[in-house]
Amino acid sequence: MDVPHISAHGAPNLKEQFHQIFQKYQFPLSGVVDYDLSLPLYREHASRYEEWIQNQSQGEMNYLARGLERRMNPMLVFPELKSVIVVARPYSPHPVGTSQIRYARYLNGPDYHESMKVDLECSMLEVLRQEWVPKNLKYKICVDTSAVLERTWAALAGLGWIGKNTLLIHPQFGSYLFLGVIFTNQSFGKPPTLHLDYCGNCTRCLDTCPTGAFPESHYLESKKCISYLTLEKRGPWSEPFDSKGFVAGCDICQEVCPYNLKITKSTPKHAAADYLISDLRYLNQESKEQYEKRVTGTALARIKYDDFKRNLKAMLESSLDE
Ligand code: B12
Ligand code: SF4
Ligand code: SF4
Repeated sequence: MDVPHISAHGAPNLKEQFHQIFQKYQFPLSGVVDYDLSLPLYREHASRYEEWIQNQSQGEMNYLARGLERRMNPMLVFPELKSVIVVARPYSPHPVGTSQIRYARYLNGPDYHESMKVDLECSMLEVLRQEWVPKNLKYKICVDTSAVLERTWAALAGLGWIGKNTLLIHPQFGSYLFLGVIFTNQSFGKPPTLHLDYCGNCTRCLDTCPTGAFPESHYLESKKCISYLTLEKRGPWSEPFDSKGFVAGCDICQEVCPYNLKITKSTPKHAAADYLISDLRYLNQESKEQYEKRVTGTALARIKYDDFKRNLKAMLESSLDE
C-alpha cells in the first residue's frame, strides 16, 4: 500500500522524486523507508539473521559473524540513521561461458561494487541539489561490503519480495539485480511498503539446487552452496561436489525462476566481458601472473589463482564423469 505522501519538507510524491533521479543513473527500481517506522519488521528479519549465524550457516565468511551486532542495530553503522533509500540495477540475464564452463551472470560487466558506488554518489549529489531535500542531509552508501541487511531493506522499501531462494525478486525485473543501500539522517515519513509475495506454490529453485543448499524455503546453507564454495571458500573443499560447470558463482536457483525466464526472453543478448575466458586449453595452462592480470579490477578478483584452479579442476572432473 503506497499512498502519496507529503513530507515535512513539502515534497509531494517523494517516491517519484527520488525515482526520477535514480532512473537517470540506471537504477530503475528505488524506494525509501523510515528507520523507526520499520523497526518491528526489521527486528523480525534481524532475528532470522541471528539464527542463521547461530547455526554457523555462514561457513568461513567470518565477517558475517563479526558484523552481527551492527546488523542487529544499524545505528552502529550510521548513528544518525533516520531513513533508508534502496536502489536496484538489473544485470544481463543471459548465461556466460559455454555449456561446459560457466560463470555467474553478475560477473559479466564492471565490478558492481565500484560502479554502483560511483553512480550512487552522483545520484546523491543530484538529490542534494533538489529544493525539497533538507540542506543538512547526510548519508552513507553501502553496496555489498557493509554490515547491512540489504535484502531486508530492499523488501521494506517495496522493491520486491524475498523469494524462496532468498533472493529479492521484482515481478517485472526478476532477481538478476544488484542492490544498493543509502542510510540517511533525514526522516521522510515513509512506512514500510511490502510487495506481494508471488512465489505461490512454486518450489522450482528449492527442487533444482544441485547441492541441496536449501534445507527449507527462505534459508540457504552457505556451506553447501556452489556460489560460496567457488567464490568464498579458500583452500580445499571438505568433500567433492558437482559444480554443474560453474567455475565462479552459481545461478541455477535463479535460472529456473519463472520471473527470470520471462526477463531473459525479452532482454537483448549481451556479449561476455573479455576477462570471462571459457577456452579450456588456455585456462588449463594459464599462469598465476596471467590470471592476476586478467582479473585485476574485476569482481572475479575475489577468487585467488589457486582457488580458481581448484574450481577448474572440479569442473573438468565432473564433466568427465558425465
Ligand atoms: C553473504 C552473501 C552471500 C552468501 C550467502 C547468501 C545468502 N542467501 O545468505 C553466498 C556466497 C552464498 C552468496 C551467494 C549469492 N549472492 Co550474495 N550476498 C551476500 C551478502 C554479502 C550478505 C547476505 C546475508 O547477509 N546473508 C545471510 C542471510 C540470513 O541474510 P539475507 O539473505 O539477507 O536474508 C535476510 C532477509 O532476506 C530476510 N528474509 C529472508 N527470507 C525471509 C522470509 C521472511 C518471512 C522474513 C520476515 C524475512 C526473510 O531475513 C534475512 C535476515 O535478515 C549480500 C550483501 C548484503 N550486505 O546484504 C550479498 C547479496 C545477497 N548477494 C547477491 C548475489 C547477486 C548473489 C548470487 C546471485 C551470486 C552468484 N550468482 O553466485 C548468489 C545467490 C545465492 C542465493 N540463492 O542467495 C545480491 C543479491 C541480489 C538479490 N536480487 O537478492 C546481494 C544483495 C549483493 C548486492 N549488493 O547486490 N551471497
Ligand atoms: S546458487 Fe546454486 S548451489 Fe547455491 S543455492 Fe542457488 S542453486 Fe543452490
Ligand atoms: S523459483 Fe519459484 S519459489 Fe523459487 S523464487 Fe522463483 S517463484 Fe519463488
